[in-house]
Amino acid sequence: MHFGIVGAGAIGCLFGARLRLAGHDVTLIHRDPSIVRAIQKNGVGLHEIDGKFRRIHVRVRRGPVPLPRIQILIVAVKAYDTKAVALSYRGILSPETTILSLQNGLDNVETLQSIFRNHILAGSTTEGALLTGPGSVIHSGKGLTVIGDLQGGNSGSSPRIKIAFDDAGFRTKISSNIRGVLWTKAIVNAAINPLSALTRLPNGALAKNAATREIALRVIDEGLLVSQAERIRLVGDPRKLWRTILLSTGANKSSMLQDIERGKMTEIRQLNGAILSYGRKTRIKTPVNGILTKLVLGLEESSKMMTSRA
Ligand code: KPL
Repeated sequence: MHFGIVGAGAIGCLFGARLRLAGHDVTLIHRDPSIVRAIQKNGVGLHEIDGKFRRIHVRVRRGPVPLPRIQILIVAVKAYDTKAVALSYRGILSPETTILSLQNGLDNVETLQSIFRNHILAGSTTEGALLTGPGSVIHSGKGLTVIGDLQGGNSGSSPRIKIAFDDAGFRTKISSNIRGVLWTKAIVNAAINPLSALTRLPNGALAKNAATREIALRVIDEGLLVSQAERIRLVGDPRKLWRTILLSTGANKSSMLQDIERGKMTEIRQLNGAILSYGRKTRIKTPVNGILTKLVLGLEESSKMMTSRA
């Protein structure tokens, strides 16, 4: 299959490199020319889970760029960039291309649906990926990738994408309740990412920290109430998943901690911030998600100041 991947960050590089290794045609697309140049020159440097290092040459283009031959466009940009990226591809994407969002947070797919008429799939992955430099990624934990249609059907390209992902070494399922999967993952991310960003603890250490576990469970409880009010059928128990994901990605730093360390914007607005706004809409109180949102917004500011000074 021919995959385009918008966003050559940790997940984009990991999926791009492994899909290429499995024999697929892959084009990585990124807007930052220095990252594009680095990948053009060195390929993607992939540190595998078993410790092996490989350099994989993947086609890379500076975006936005017309992509006439691409069958599946994986959107792997940060959730706060979904709208801007989607608008920049409107009119230059073939109507035949299926779009698959493989992002954290709520509302990405709804944003894509409001901009494109293409077939759109939602996806969620718990693969651990740690970006160590432009095009350099550590596969830091095995996870599960789930894809599906918001309408619930098992239609279009999902079965072929599942086979391609499985071949690339990513255990993949197709769900008829992908909205439930996305909400469950968002609640779990809301109970991991801000706590790891604030404490700077990698995932494995966070699982063992009793003080922050108490806060994580409060975040999850609030998320559960809001999801019930929104009539979302969650998939699995977020409390159990929280622990399982932290342990299976123990060596990973959450994506929010990686963003803070680089002085970048985080996905706090699309995670805890989204639970907070759905809570307001459904009149459910979410004070812990509210406090974490405000703390991480403050942290974003200080980390930006510190990295620009360095
Ligand atoms: O999704 C993640 C993230 O960091 O955003 C997990 C699965 C928690 C891996 O760190």
